[in-house]
Amino acid sequence: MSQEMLTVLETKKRGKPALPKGVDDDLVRRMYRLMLTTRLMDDRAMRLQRQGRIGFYVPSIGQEACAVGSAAVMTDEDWCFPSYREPGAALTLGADLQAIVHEWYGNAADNTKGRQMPVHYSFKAQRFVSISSPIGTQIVQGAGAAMAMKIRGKKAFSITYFGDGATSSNDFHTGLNFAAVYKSPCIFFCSNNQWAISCPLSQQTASESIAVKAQAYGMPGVRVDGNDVLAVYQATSEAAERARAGEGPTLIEGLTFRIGPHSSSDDPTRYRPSEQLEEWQAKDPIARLEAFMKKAGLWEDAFGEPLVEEINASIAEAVKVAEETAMPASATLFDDVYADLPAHLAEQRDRLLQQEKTAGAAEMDADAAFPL
Ligand SMILES: Cc1ncc(C[n+]2csc(CCOP(=O)(O)OP(=O)(O)O)c2C)c(N)n1
Ligand SMILES: [Mg+2]
Repeated sequence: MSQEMLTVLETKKRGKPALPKGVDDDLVRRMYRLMLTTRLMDDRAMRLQRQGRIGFYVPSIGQEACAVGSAAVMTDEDWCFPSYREPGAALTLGADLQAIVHEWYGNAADNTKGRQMPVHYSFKAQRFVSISSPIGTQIVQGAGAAMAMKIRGKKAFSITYFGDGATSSNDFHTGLNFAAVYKSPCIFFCSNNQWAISCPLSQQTASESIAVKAQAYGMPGVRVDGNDVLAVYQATSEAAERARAGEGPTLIEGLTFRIGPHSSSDDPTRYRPSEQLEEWQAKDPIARLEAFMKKAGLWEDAFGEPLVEEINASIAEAVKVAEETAMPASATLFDDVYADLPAHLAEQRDRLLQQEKTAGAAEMDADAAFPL
């Protein structure tokens, strides 16, 4: 069962292809735009990193359909527990492009006040929970938050995103076991991009698939073509219906591929066969949606170059604004933990401010500090 793979985009049927339940023409166009925006943001951010203008970046090139197709199912009652490869989900939930770019810079306008690594977003209004770097930790958070919604009698669910590598974490076991036993209304979305940095899927698990692991926990496991945004939407929508109906969690495996490096610090040509990359480049999720839209009569000329130019211009403007924004004031380091700052921290803060005053800007250079 778990080995079957749900696909929608390429259909052998003649005539205008049918859309999954809940998807209309406007949503298809919106998802196209969101996937393209995610791709263009990645492209720009990687260049900014190479130019030394931001410290670090994690691209999600090739995986846009997993993030956008699944997040498009969420309403403003549902909660998102992402990994670092879901900026597409943030955009889909309505996160502001400017807020995303401020986060890359960790400046004074950044929601996380420069305390997180780039791409470790947090968007409170979108219920997009702060990204945790340690792999898998969000899985138990997502299961628990969904349980809280259930106890409060809400018909809402959480989606927790993670990679194939995270399925080897303790938290994967803890979260899935808990959620299945207590019928927590959550969706576990594994973007199986077939690599965990340099560790291939064959060394990650001896299971036939990721989806099959759901059986052991007592929940449905669904394998979906992760480069097919409509199939991802359909699988997630069915899982959401189950969650809302009190039937508990679902594990979704979106089979996809990480086209770019793991991060701006990685060189995949040192460990990954080029044939595998070429095979998956041919399955580009954005190109496949474009082909479908043409077949379905949903494509307009304005979706081509003019849309790319429009999105690139808004990214360029956001970069300009972010670069003109000051870095967070050092004293903000001491905010947000204690209602009343304890005496020993107040002393450290005062010492820092004093040191800043006497040392001058050169010795306090923030650019020198980034370790990655
Ligand atoms: C507990 C823990 N161990 C190791 C790391 C270092 N690390 C960061 S990303 C990563 C690979 C994760 O792979 P996967 O879950 O497949 O996600 P992907 O990066 O492919 O999206 C590792 C090992 C970490 N962040 N946390
Ligand atoms: Mg992976």
